Amino acid sequence: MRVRTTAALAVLMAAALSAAGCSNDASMPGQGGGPAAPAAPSADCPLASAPDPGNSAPPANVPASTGAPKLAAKDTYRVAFSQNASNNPWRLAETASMQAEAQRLGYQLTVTDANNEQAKQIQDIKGLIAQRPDALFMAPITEQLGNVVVEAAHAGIPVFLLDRDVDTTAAKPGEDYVTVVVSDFVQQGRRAAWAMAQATGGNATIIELEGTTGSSPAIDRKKGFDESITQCPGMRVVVSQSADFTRAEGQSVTETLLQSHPDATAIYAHNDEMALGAISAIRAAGKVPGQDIKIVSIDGSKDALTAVDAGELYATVESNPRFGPKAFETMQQYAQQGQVPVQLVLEDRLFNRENAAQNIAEAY
Ligand code: GYE
Repeated sequence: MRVRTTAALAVLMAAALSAAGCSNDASMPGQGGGPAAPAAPSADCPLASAPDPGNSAPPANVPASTGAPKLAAKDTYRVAFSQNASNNPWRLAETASMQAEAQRLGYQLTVTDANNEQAKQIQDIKGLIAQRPDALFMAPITEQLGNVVVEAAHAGIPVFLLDRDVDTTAAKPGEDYVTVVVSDFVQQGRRAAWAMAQATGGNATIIELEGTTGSSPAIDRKKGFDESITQCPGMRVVVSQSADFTRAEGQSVTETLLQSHPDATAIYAHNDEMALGAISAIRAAGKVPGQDIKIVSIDGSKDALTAVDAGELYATVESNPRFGPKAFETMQQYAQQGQVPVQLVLEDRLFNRENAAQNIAEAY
């Protein structure tokens, strides 16, 4: 209760300060400089005066992967990574992180790129299975890749899922694959909703840009956000459409949706790239991003942090792409101990006006 009250006061004070500040204050949003300040919280929106929900508690009682193909402990390994796309900085950072860690360890790593196509990723994985790597890392494009995971398991290859999940009724955790290393996407959606409530005070007519249809981050980021905003009667998603996690589609879909929903005051994008495309579309429509339309997204890329610092993007919830160290450490642990938990959940930060600038240099 105490924390809540303090946070509410801080928000009120920040709002009062920015309202009192003169109109040429460089930190005011939408005036060509300075990150965006929170809006005054509406009384009927508890989310607008609540503290940042933060990360979820680590999942309890996660079973161990006892039934998956084993991995012999060796000095060096020949491994493979099926990447689903290379069309955004997040994907490039993930691949680079895998390559850097493999190189550091002296492991041989083969990477395939599915060009954001499910059929290609299935073919890529079949090709990798035929090469019989010691272990197979996979960033599945959608949850529908369970069958090919099972194929790898039947070939005796331990599979480690990275950054996205598959449908667990098709591929059993700890049997058909060893483990999945992921962020809590539902919680990311909840934090994005919280940030949106800060940005808008709890009154927002929202366009939602969804990620790749059928991918676990698109499904769960939608769930967390949509459920959270039901706390606030003034926050409403008026249209929700996929822009496939890309900047180009983020722009084109936003252009169309701004025409059909000229009353929109906010955009929630499931990743930064779509938000950056949306910012271009907002400008092209003669509106001011960050002022006429508040935007919140997820990932924490360099361009997004720069947009937060410029006051165009209100906040971005981190989804860390640097999987290399965790991926290989988990693989080694599996080789040595014969089992690891079937799910490993990462912790994420939230970037907003308070910390964006200082994190730009190290962002991807
Ligand atoms: O947010 C997005 C990427 O699966 C967590 O996929 C990942 C998401 C990330 O293309 O930018």
